[in-house]
This record gives sequence, structure tokens and C-alpha cells, in this order.
Amino acid sequence: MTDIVFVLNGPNLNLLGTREPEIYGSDTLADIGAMLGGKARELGLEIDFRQTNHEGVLVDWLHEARSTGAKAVLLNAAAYTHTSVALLDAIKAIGVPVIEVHLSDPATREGFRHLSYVGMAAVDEVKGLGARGYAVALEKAAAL
Ligand code: CA2
Repeated sequence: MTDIVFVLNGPNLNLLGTREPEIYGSDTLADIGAMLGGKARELGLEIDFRQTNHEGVLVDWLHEARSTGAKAVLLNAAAYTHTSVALLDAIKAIGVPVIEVHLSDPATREGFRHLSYVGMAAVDEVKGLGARGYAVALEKAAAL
């Protein structure tokens, strides 16, 4: 096992900071990556921070977390959280602990966001804390 934590971000999160700040905050994803890099240094961890709009790429990256021997994965799968059995199967398959992260709290939003396939296999979750939730999730990963 390494001290690397994969931080995987799903569809449309590349647009963070451009609209709906009342839901997602005003930080861009690059801001979150920079903040989390600092937090990782404090914790003696390394992060590999990525974003994709493609479901299969997230599956490939989860497999890569396994082959790299990552300590943990922080996963904000965005809308795929609520639809993707492929992500559920991948999380179950890799044997690397996955912590589910969301900027907002999907449970307080539209009904279709209440179901989480990611949550069915994740070891923990951080929701509704905005960008700070990524740092909280990294602390949880450090404690695993
Ligand atoms: O709260 C979260 O982190 C979500 O994963 C964000 C997803 C949403 O589908 C999930 O239900 C909850 C949406 C990400 C799209 O983010 C944007 C932010 C600003 C502008 C455009 C997209």
C-alpha cells in the first residue's frame, strides 16, 4: 500500500465555480485541488486529483487505484452517483476503501438524488460541507 489517495471527480464538476454557487460554492475544482494538496502535505499523504465527464473513465481510474496500491479513493461521482451500477461493481471489486464525497447534501434535494449506488459500497461519506468536505474526507482517509 502507498500513501497515495486518488481523488476522483465526475461529470460537470469541471464547471464548478461558474454557476449555482448557492448550491456548490464559488470555488473552482482547481481551487479545491490546490487546497487539498496543502491538506495532504499536512497529513503526510499524496493526492492524485482528477476529473472526467465519462463513466467508463471513472471505472478505469478505480481499477488504477487498485493497481497503484492507493491507500483510499475520495469519489465525487456527481450525477453518476445516482445511476451507475458500473461504479458500484468497480468499488466492490477493487478492495481499496472509497469515501463518497458531495459538495451539496443530495438527501435534501430532488428525489432522484436520494439513491446512491456509490454509497452502497463506500466505507464512509461526507456530504453538504462544500469544498471543506474534501478536506474532511482526506482526514478520514488518513485515519483508515
Ligand atoms: O453535491 C455534489 O457534489 C454532487 O455530486 C454534484 C453533482 C450532482 O449531480 C450530485 O447530485 C451532487 C453535480 C455536479 C455539477 O456541478 C456543477 C457545478 C456548477 C456548475 C455546473 C455544474
